[in-house]
Amino acid sequence: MLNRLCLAALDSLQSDVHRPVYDRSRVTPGVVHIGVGNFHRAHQAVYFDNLLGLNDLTCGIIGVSLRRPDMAGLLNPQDGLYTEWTSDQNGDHFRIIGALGKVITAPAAPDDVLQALCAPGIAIVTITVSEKGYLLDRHNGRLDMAHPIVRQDLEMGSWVGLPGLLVSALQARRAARMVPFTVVSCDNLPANGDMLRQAVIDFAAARDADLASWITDQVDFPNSMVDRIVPATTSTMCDDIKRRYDGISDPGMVKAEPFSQWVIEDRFRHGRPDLGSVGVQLVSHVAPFETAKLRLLNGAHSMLAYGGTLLGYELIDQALGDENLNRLVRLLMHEDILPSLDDLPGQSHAAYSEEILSRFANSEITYRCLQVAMDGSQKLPQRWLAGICWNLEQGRLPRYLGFALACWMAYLMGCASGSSPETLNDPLNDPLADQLLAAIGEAKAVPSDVVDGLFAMTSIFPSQITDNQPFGDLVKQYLRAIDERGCKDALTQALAPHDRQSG
Ligand code: CS2
Repeated sequence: MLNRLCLAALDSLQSDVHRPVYDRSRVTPGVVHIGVGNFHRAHQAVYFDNLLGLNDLTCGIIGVSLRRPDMAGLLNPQDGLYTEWTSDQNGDHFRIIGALGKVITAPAAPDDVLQALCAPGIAIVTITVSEKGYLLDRHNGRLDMAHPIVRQDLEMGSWVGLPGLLVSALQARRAARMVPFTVVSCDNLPANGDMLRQAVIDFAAARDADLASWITDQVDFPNSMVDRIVPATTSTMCDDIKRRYDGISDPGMVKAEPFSQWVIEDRFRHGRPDLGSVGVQLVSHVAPFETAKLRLLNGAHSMLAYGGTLLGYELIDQALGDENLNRLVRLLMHEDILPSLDDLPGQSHAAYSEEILSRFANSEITYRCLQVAMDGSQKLPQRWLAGICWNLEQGRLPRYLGFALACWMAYLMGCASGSSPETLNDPLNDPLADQLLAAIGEAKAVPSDVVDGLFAMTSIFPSQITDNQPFGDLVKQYLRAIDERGCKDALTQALAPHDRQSG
C-alpha cells in the first residue's frame, strides 16, 4: 500500500482527482524555474501543465531552489507530482500537476543546476525568488554592489545569488555557442524584467565586459505581471488531503484560489510555447497591468496585514471583516490609488478593486497577516510609496496611504519593543530588520522621531516623500494616535474627515 503521492500512486486516487492527461514519460524540459515555492507551483507550473495537456510535451520544468533543500526533499520522492487544491465557496477541486520533473537544490548540486540551464532544450527561465532575491539597490534600481552575496560571488567567481547564477549560465551558453534562454521574472516588482536585466548586466559587467554586451544584445527579459492568492501550506491542509486520498499523503501540495492571471510582454526572440492558448495574456507593455495590481491588490493586502495585526486579527479575511478597516481599505483604493493609475483597455479599476476585495474575503484561501507583513522594506516602495509620490506631485495629501504607513511603523515599533502580543513570538522578518530596528531604537520609540528615523532610510524612502513636510506631519499625527490610543481609536480618527464629508 503506497502512502505517499507518486506516479505509482496515481491509480489509487479517487476518480474526481484530475491527473495528467498527457504521457509523462514523453515530456522533455523546456523551462528551468528558479525558486520553487508555493506561488510557482500554483501559478507558472499550472500554465505549463496546461500546455502539456495540449500536447506541447516540451514544456516540462526543472526546478531549482537557490538555498533550501525542503522542496527537493518534498517533491523528488513524489516524482515531482503534487496537488493543486482550488477552493472557494462554490467548492473544491483537486488536480495533480505533473509539469515539474525534478527539483535541484543549488548548494548541494551546483553543477547540476548549470547543466540544467545549459541544456539546449531550455528556452525559458522563470523566476520567483521574492523581492529581496534580486539583490538590488532600490535607490537607483541597480545591482547592490555592496551586498555581501554580490561581493562574494564576484570575488570567488561563484554564484550564490540569482544574478551570479544567471550570468554564469549565460556565460556557459555563450562559450558553447548556444542561443541564450529568455528570462521571465515573476516577482511582484515594478518592471521586474527590466530590473532583473539591469542586475544581470551589472553583474556581468563586473566580471567580463564582452559578456555584458552579449547579454545586452542577445537576452530578452520580458516584464510580467503575475497574480494568484496562494497561502503557505499548513499541516491542516496536508491532513485534509491525506484523508481525502485515503491515507496517501502529499506534503508538496498547494491550496489556491480559482483566480489566476499572467500577463507577459511578448519578447521571446528565441522562441516560446503557445502561452496564449492557456490563458496567458501576451501584451506589448505590461506596466499598466502591473502598476494596477501592485498598488491595488498588493497595496491593499499590505494595509490589511499591518492594520489587521495591530487590531489583533490573525488572518487577512478577518482583517477585511473589521468594519472600519474595511472602509479604510476601500478609501485607500478609491481615493488614493485609483486616480494614480493609467486606464486599462477593457478594465474598470473600480470593478477590479471590488473583485480583489471579494478574493481577499475567500476564507478558504487566506493569508496570515504576518506572512504578508514580512519584507515590508522590499514591498512598500511599489505598493504604497510610488502612489504616495504620485499624489504629492499632484499637490494632494494621500491620507489613507499615510495611515497605512503609520500602521507599518507602529508594527515595527511593536517588533522593536517586543511588547505587543501579536509580534512577541515573531521577530521582524525583513532583510533590513537590523537597520529598521536600529532606527526605532535611536528614536527611543518617540513617534515623531520614529518617522524621522525611518524616513532617513534612503534605500526605502524617496526624497519626494521625505521632503514633504505636510505628509510627514500627517504620518506623525497618525503614528502618535496609534501609539497613544491604539489602532482602533486611531482608525476611527482617520475615518472621521470622511464621515464628516459624507454625513
Ligand atoms: C502578498 C502576495 O505576500 C504578499 O505580500 O501580497 O503574495 C499576493 O498574495 C500575490 O501577489 C497575489 O498575486
